Amino acid sequence: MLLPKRIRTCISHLFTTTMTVATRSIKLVILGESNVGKTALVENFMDMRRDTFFTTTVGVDFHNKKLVINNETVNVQAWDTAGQERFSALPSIIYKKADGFVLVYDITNLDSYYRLTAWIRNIDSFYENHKGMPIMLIGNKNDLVQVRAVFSDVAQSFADKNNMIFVETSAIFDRDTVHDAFLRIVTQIIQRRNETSDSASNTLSKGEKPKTKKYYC
Ligand SMILES: Nc1nc2c(ncn2[C@@H]2O[C@H](COP(=O)(O)OP(=O)(O)OP(=O)(O)O)[C@@H](O)[C@H]2O)c(=O)[nH]1
Ligand SMILES: [Mg+2]
Repeated sequence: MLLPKRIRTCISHLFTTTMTVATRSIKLVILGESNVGKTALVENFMDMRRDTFFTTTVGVDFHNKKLVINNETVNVQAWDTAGQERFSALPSIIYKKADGFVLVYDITNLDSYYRLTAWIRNIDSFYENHKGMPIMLIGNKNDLVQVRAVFSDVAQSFADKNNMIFVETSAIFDRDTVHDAFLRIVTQIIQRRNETSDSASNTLSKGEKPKTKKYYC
């Protein structure tokens, strides 16, 4: 049975609309001293099999992963930076237009923890007081608890003071915690984006009339 033309047009319109919904893209920057396990974390999250040893990152590596969050496809672009370059040497393009940051230290290396303040200062130079910027602090290598140098409660209160999510994990041995952690920061980024766009669309400048959109089939 042939449907009336109006209904056929309507169905085709709805189909086209659904097909053109854009995938959101998220830029997540991974920062921290050399050797703390940034690449190992990203590769775990990306489900990349790496049976050989890790080589130090030079400059920055990019990896993409699609996630479905609340029925929406999100493309997460992870910028895996080189710790060796040190904070002053990383080009500003790495920080610009970031949606969130993952700060990594090694729980067996006190110096990598102390240097976090310098990394935060660097984020602050692009995003004033990192206000509202989603940041996650990862204490990595917690499979090596017998040689722990940074206590969890100390790192937790540092994270609380700086409004950061805090997670301890092992990039090599704990796939679930690594995946949950990345999902948490991505979800926070999406929530923040939704809130920002909601408040922007709810704010009318003086004399501005509310815009209404009508959709017809
Ligand atoms: N035991 C243990 N070793 C780890 C863990 N994560 C990383 N490593 C090891 O730590 C070393 C450095 O890991 P990378 O991921 O290359 O460190 P990175 O932070 O990317 O270092 P740069 O690229 O130089 O900045 C490698 O030998 C890894 O195998 C972990 O969770 N536990
Ligand atoms: Mg690396």
